[in-house]
Amino acid sequence: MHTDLLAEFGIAPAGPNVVRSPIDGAEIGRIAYDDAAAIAAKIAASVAAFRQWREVPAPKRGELVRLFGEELRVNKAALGRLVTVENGKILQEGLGEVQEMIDICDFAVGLSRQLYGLTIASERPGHRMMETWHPAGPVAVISAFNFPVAVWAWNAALAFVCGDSVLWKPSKKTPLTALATQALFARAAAKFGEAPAALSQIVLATREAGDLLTKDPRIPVVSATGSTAMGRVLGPAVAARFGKSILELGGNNAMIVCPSAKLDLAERAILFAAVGTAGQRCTSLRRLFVHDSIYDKLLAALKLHYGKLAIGDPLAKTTLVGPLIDRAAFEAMEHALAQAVREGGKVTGGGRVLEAEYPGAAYVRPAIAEMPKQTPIVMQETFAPILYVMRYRDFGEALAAHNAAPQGLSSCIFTRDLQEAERFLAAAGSDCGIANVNIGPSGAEIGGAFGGEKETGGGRESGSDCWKAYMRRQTATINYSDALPLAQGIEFGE
Ligand code: UN1
Repeated sequence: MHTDLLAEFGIAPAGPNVVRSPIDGAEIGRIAYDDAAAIAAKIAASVAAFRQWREVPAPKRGELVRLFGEELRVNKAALGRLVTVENGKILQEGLGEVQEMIDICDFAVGLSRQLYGLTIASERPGHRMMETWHPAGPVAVISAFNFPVAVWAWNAALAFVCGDSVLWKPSKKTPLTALATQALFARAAAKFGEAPAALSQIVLATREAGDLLTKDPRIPVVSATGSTAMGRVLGPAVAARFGKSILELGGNNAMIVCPSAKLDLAERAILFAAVGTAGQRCTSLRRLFVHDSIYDKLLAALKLHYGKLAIGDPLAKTTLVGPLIDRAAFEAMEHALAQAVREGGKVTGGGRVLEAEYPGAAYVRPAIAEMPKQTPIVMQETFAPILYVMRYRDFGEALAAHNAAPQGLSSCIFTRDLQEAERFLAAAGSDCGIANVNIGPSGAEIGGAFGGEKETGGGRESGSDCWKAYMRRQTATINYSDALPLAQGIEFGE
């Protein structure tokens, strides 16, 4: 069923470690992990590549990213399919993920002519001040299984135009999409002609070996996506050597549905955000606050939709919910639902389906858990399609409950009341990195900065001015006078 997936990319990875598809548990490839010596060699090669690449003019660096974007366009169907086979997200979303890569390449190409610094008025006569953005160095990108290639692309496309080399440690669960992406990058690099060989490298490593990347002072920037638990270890390790980390950790994203909301839109947004990607996005909708006056109506409609969800093979056109990544994810979902019940929740849905057809996979029915309030389980991120629903009466209370979660990635409100919408977006409103009005919390465009506050880690990736994180800022003051006036009017000697 999954044969020849890698042949299209001209790769045939080998090794002792089996990679399986979450669709049916079938083997789809084998890989070998890098040992410490191999990782050390890759870091050294990355440093050498950086030294070469930083001298290439930025618009020329953009040309390489343009060529890479072209490869992605030509191979969108093949890579999108591989994402689906290795990660289990439905094909529409697999293709969407590749589109996200194409989009960030386009963004980065334009950016390659816009790495602007400021000029600043000097307080001294005959002086000029300016700032210049210089390439930072090798960038380590540690990516998660749920967006196996797009999140790397957010980082890498920017890093390449910024003059950095990239070391990519993909998730252990999704190494093949990384190798395929690297093969496409190599094609672009061959067309470009002058890119250093080690500009983009993959490090296949366990978490322990991955520590070599986080601890190495030659890597000034480490961008990591994953759990809050992972970030708690990685962040301090990078900070201990004064490196910069860009952390994109757990989310516990919410929606407030107000009395004036257009309910049919809210329902569609809820479905995409709560059951799409089988609830395995950082931005998935996990908490739903519904005004008392529309609660029963909305819940009845949601339960109807949930009852009709097409769950199954993510390659099939009609499927909306593919498998969870593995059995452990299923078990985490079961535990969370059991805890929700213990905490007074009423659960509809949940449980394993298609067990006979796919004994080696973990297909589940998405669950709705109606909770009396935000109990401890609601405050946790469980990477599965569980939607905790709570009733509210007062908008201020809903907002406070919304912000009470320890994570702060994405948030949204459905309302046609201007005051509610503006309060949600104001300083005392949503405390998340992303706040949407009449749009669900997931599926952000690449043009904005992506990331969040609190336990989400504070990092920002992708659009806006996120490129600055991949460069070092240098302030330069130039004296073109014949005197040496000191700042702050200090007289020294003379
Ligand atoms: C993630 O889940 O780590 O906004 C990234 C979204 C996607 C990216 C999600 N564009 O849902």
